[in-house]
Amino acid sequence: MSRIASLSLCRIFAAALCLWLGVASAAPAGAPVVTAQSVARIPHDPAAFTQGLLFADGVFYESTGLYGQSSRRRLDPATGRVLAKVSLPPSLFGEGLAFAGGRLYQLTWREGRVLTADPATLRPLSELPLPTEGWGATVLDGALVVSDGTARLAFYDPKDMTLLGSLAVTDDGAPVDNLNELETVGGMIWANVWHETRIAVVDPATGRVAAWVDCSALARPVTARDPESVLNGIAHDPATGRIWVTGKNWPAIHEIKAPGLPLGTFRSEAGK
Ligand SMILES: [Ca+2]
Repeated sequence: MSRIASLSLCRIFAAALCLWLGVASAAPAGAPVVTAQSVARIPHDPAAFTQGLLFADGVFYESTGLYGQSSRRRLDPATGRVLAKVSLPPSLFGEGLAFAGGRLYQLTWREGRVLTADPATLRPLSELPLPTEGWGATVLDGALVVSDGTARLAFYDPKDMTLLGSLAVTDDGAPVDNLNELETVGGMIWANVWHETRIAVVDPATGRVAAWVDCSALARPVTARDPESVLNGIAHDPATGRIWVTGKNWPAIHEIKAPGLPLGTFRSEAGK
């Protein structure tokens, strides 16, 4: 038998095996999926190209992107009204936003800079280096957690951006790429995935996705009009347990509940 014929037979055998496995394992692999339900709806500036959202001190803080349109904002949590806004220089593309040590940390996309700001005035305080692209940000156990569009999360000391460690995020053993906006919820890291309508609930101890929160019912009416208006904002208030989601140019911020999240998707809030 020629080598080429042998390779062809191998390919046919492999294809048949895959087909058989596909039929044999009808149940979907990976973490369980629960459906997000909107329980309240707050207006959101549809011109805001949302890159980061968080809840602190009783208000929302938001980072918006695009060159020439990037900003950081403070929003009224009841009405969504923009209470204060500071624009970024046109050469900076705003990205993820986190709250650490009493100040805001706003990532930039490809500019290699983290901007810190006073939450009271939104005015800049300092700049720190960022060695990767900046996508999403949150804080866990005092570390600034940063996504960069890959399947890895990096943990930095917010004082000087010393790299403390990194985490490979996987679901059923496969890397979960395009991790974007982040939020710490009950000691787990919630991460929405760019151009997907679901949020990964990531166990920071293992990097495994413990569950998916499906937001497609909220996202699809917006993405049907503009495919780039993707889910990209998650905020959480540990004091009340409330969770909100929004997206780029979405007309609303939704308070959500995700009933049926399995055990193991909440760790302690301690140390947050
Ligand atoms: Ca967030």
